[in-house]
Amino acid sequence: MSDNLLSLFKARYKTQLDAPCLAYPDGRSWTYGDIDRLTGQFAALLLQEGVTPGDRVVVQVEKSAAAVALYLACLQTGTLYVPLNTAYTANEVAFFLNDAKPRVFVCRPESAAAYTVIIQSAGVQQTLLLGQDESSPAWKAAMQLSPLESVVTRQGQDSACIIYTSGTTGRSKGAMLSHANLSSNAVSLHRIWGFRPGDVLLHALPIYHVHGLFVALHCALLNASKIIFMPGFNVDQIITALPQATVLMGVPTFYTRLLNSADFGRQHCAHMRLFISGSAPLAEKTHLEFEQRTGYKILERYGMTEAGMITSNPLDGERLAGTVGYPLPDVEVRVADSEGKPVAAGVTGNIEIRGPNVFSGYWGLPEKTAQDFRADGFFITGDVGVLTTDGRLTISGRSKDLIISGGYNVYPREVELCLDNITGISESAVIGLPHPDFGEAVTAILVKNDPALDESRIMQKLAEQLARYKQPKRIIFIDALPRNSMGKVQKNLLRERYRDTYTGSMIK
Ligand code: MLC
Ligand code: AMP
Repeated sequence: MSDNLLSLFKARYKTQLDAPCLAYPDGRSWTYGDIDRLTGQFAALLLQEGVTPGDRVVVQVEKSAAAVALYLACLQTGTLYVPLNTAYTANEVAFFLNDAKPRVFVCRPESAAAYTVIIQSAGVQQTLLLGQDESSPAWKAAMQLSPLESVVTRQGQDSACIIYTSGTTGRSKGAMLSHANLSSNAVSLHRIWGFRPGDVLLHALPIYHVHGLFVALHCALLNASKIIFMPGFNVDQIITALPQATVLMGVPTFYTRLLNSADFGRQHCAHMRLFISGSAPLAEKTHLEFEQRTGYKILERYGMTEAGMITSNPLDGERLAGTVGYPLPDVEVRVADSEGKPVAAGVTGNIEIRGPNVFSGYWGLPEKTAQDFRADGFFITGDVGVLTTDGRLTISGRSKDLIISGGYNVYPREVELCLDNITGISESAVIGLPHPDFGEAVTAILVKNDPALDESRIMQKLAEQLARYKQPKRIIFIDALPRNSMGKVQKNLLRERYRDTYTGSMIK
């Protein structure tokens, strides 16, 4: 018996091979049969490159049908899929290549020249170039091969993917997710969100993170649903596609942007069944305004890279704005004190979780893994919240120093380390401030010792190091950072002082 996740998908879509799977907004489309064949062809290509089960395949490519097939081909061959944000710079990618030590690196054709040095110094043996159309080298090469038919046998606990997530120390950690982690979560979500024949998913998320890759794609694949596959989130394109869809999954920015469009309303949603939000807190105001405008209550759920989805508001019961609902079937959620002892309902504490969805550990970091798990197997999420007596969870904050900007996590430490390396900056504190579009905006508070140092030079230096979304939207110079008696920067005072920096008007 194999627990390979791909076998689960195949079993669900095998009678639907002529049904539409991926449909681009420009009219191009692939049936389930097409994607199944393309998956087998990419699997054959990976074998040709010499992969064996357990090898890592690091992938930094644009969203495309081939990117989906490549992901499924990694499952088929038992290799570990390691997707990277397309915004990462060569400097960031170098870290992931050195850490994951992939057998194969797949990148965009246009990145090849800039990556030559990092690929060589990381000792990567094979590099494939995959672009968004069928003429790009890897896509073309795959299409010339006979599809691999067999699916490698995997046990539930075997890793299927490594998803990198940044950490409070500034160093990224790769969360190892097993076939069983992914399948248990997919099956639960498919069931509790009531996926049914005829559902059409509007997919506008990136496919290198948990939300777009696992939550959205897996539900649709289990349902053999049509996926309207958008290259990214564009309000006008979404409004045009909504009448053909039944389910939309997005980060809160999707919903605030829809509400900012005067054209958007009930008339676009008549065919819709479900709007789901997650990855960042959905403001109560957005939830209520969306309901007023469309008649739909957004269903908010809570998850994280290390565990996929953890809680969800109910499909049929009360969807309460400002809460993230109830634990998924089989998932245990407790709110605990600093020792891991559960606190009473209504008392705020650390959110800890246990269940078949929870990852097995961080790649190559056994000590860090051990620190984040309790002896009884609960994982300490770094989120802070409160449970009601009937088990409904509200997230009230985070114990980890993390900014969530438009659904992307930014760890201040990583940005501070880059800032501290710039000559002329003596101290830095990076904080998240309320932002009307991104929820929170990365903001740098700096003390400089070179009066000539200006914002543009700092931004230029950061651009060489950090993905665009991690770079501060504003830089504020001050004379000294506020510190407590232990010498620790009082970020809460800075957040309070600069709270209104972006609000009031729509600033990006
Ligand atoms: C883009 N930019 C961002 C940004 N996205 N800056 C900060 N935060 C972001 N999230 C930059 C761009 O590079 C650009 O820079 C400028 O901001 C304006 O960009 P834009 O054109 O307005 O952005 P857009 O491309 O439309 O992207 C916004 C977005 C996107 C919200 C659609 O960020 C997005 O798809 N976010 C979803 C992330 C996600 O999938 N998270 C799930 C993680 S999994 P310039 O150079 O033009 O100034 C997880 C677990 C769970 O968290 O629970 O789901
Ligand atoms: P990531 O590491 O990118 O997977 O981000 C996971 C983090 O996103 C969680 O630990 C939470 O802090 C946050 N998050 C996800 N969903 C929600 C939500 N619905 N409300 C508040 N925070 C959320």
